[in-house]
Amino acid sequence: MKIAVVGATGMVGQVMLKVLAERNFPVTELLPVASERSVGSKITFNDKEYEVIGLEEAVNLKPEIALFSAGGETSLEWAPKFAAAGTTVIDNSSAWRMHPDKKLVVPEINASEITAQDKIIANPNCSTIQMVMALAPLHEKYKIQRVVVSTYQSITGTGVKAVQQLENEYKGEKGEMAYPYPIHRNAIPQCDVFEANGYTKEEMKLTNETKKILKDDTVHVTATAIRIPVVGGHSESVNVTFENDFEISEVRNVLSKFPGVTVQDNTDVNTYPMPIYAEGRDDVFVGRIRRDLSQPNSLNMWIVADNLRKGAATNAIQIAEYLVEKNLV
Ligand code: 2RA
Repeated sequence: MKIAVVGATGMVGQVMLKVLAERNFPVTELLPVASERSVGSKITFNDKEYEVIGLEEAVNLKPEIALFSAGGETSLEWAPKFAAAGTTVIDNSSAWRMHPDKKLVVPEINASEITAQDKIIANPNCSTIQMVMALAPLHEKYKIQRVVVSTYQSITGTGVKAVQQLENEYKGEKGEMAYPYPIHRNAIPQCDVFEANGYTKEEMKLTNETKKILKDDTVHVTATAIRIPVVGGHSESVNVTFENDFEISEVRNVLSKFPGVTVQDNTDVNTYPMPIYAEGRDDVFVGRIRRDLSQPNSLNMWIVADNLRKGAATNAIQIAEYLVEKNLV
């Protein structure tokens, strides 16, 4: 299968290449695509060297699937062009996620919504993916009324410049700043830009995307997204209120049976999810599951995942695997 990776030289693009190889995705021809300034540079995939090409050249080569992680502007302009050429686009930007005609997919939850007519499929935001992976099975069993989530997000979500800033700060070196203040020894209560309602775009993604993926506008979500000096993944403290009551043992059982979720929850031996152990893995890890003693039908849990893998590259490639499995491409 001819596969384009648009944004192949970026942080998520590089992880997409790694995951495609790890999962032996049936790539017969790879088109690494990037902006004009990267055209001609070389990348390695499956021990073979490829030359990076531009978008115009790539769209004319008509790949069956194009994995996009090149920012919203590129997706808005180029995803329709690839789709018009017959390519199925799986887009990791926010450009198409809330578009009424576009599917927003976490394969374990709603891959069955995808049809052969869907030529642009949106990959949800990383912090949304890991949260809904835990919420979906619980919503089905207990009907969620409200979610209060605080995220503790890896600086890899901001991009290479932020990772470099943190590394420079560790070493006490000056360099280009992704933030106008230190990341090291800090917690920054802002992921993405602020909207008029006082929430950041990141926080509103958690609210809006969750409703769309669960197909239930009665699920109310309020979020606070924090950036912390961690590289392995995003962590989330999630409080959920259900319509129906539950047994904590049953909640653990429901979660542990859901594909792609691993329950790590034994406080007797201090076992719980942490980014340092989630890094490089594709599961969503859930722990600290406990009843909220302050209100009925409510619980707290702690959710951790590698934001570059299940939060981006792996989820997109699982969508591509579904397309192949169901002969939709
Ligand atoms: C972040 N969710 O972590 C976004 C992904 N770029 O900033």
